[in-house]
Amino acid sequence: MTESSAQIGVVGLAVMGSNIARNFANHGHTVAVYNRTAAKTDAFMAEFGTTGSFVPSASIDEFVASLERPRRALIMVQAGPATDTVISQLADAMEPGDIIIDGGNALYTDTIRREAEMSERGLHFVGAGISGGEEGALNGPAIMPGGPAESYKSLGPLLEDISAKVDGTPCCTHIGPDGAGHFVKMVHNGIEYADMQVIGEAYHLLRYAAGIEPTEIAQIFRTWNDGDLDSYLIEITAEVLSQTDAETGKPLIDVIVDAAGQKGTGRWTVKAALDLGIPTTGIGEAVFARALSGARAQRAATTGNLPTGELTTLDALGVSKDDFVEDVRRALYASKLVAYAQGFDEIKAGSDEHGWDVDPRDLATIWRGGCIIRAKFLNRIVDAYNTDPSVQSLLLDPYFNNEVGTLVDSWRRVVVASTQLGLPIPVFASSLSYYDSLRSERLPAALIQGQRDFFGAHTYERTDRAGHFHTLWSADRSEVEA
Ligand code: NBP
Repeated sequence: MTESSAQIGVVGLAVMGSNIARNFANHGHTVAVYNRTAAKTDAFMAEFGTTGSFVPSASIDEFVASLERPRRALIMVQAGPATDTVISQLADAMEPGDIIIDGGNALYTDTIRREAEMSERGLHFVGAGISGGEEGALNGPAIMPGGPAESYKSLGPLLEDISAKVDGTPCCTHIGPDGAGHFVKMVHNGIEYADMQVIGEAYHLLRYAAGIEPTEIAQIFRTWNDGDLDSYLIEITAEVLSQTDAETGKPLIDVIVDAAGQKGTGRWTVKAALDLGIPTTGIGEAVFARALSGARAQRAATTGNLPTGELTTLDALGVSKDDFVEDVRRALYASKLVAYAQGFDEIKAGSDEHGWDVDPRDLATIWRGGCIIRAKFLNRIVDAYNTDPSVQSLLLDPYFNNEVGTLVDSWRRVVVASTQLGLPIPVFASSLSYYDSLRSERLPAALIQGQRDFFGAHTYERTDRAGHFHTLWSADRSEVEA
């Protein structure tokens, strides 16, 4: 192998990095590989060295020297300080015009900082969100690269090559400057949290309200996967629910501890939404639901020890099992629409705040394949933004508006029945409240303004004329213009 022969290099050969390196090689590219612990590079070469064209290196300098110009180095190491260390090592060995890509799950504000630092040194820095997990990394992920548009000219074709394809379209496109790629990846993960939670709530109701066994629920999810809900997450849900535990012979779902883990991207999505003032209630409830599930000591203390009030059953409510299953499907679909609408609202707000000019159609297009939230209905989101790029909410798009019209009665019935049965449905219920808030002519916010004016002279606006007003609450209660 000659010097400077690799089209791309990958730093970090853990699960994600080694699979992405193999993906590049499987597409005919020569790939430089480097890992801090050299034994991992050796192990990688021993296992996969003959499956493609790899150039292993034992040092960063050797790794950089093995790359074609402009050099393209993809970092796939632990997000946080490890990424900063590798960036600094690469930057010291690289030359102006070279491209450093961070493919880890970086916080977008870190990406903004890193891009500015690298830009000062004449280097291109690309924060690329990569979704699809281990399998996607090897066979075709969805890739959301940010950074300078100029770097995409040289980098884009390589990334598009290894990304998933839907109808021949790569699931990769330039998202926008600096932190845009990692920001949209973060919101993607937030939507993923909400999507998983609504599926979880649907399962829980079918199981504990309708009394259906997991294997039968798996079959119901398979049927749902043939319709509007067609998606990767619904598909794998059926797989999980039909799995039997080899040791006990029970459904696997019954031996898995019901405490959901999280690595942080859902939490980041909600924090960013709070800062931007965007009500991503579905994602927020999903993050809190995971937190509550994981509060094991508190749950051990409260389970069975909180008064329930009078609970009922579906039979007592006169609801047939078949009708309930269909209502749950519709409630799931409606709540999912809300979560996506909110996620796209957050992306628009983030893009406006940072001047990224993110096109929501790009996201809906590239999320159709490779990533965890891949779903058929993303095509409808592309159509919605094609119809009206500045639509105030996806729920107003004629197609989705009509869909929600067919779902809302079921949605209300499910929320009412679940409440009467005492079963938790945080995202179903909060999404319906969000929906009812959006369509309400009057909200209790008028009272909140009155209270704020009472205790803090924060003033209020009037419905009948312009200006800001204050009532002299502790004097004669006349109104003055502020
Ligand atoms: P990990 O996140 O487990 O990181 C392990 C890698 O980081 C190893 O190569 C390790 O080298 C390297 N590393 C560490 Br730790 N500290 C380092 C340092 N100071 N200097 C240089 N290298 C260092 O790997 P992963 O699970 O493959 O994930 C890689 C990235 O992809 C992460 O940012 C992660 O968040 C993201 N990710 C994405 C998805 C997805 O679906 N998109 C899934 C999983 C992960 P060593 O071998 O010498 O310890």
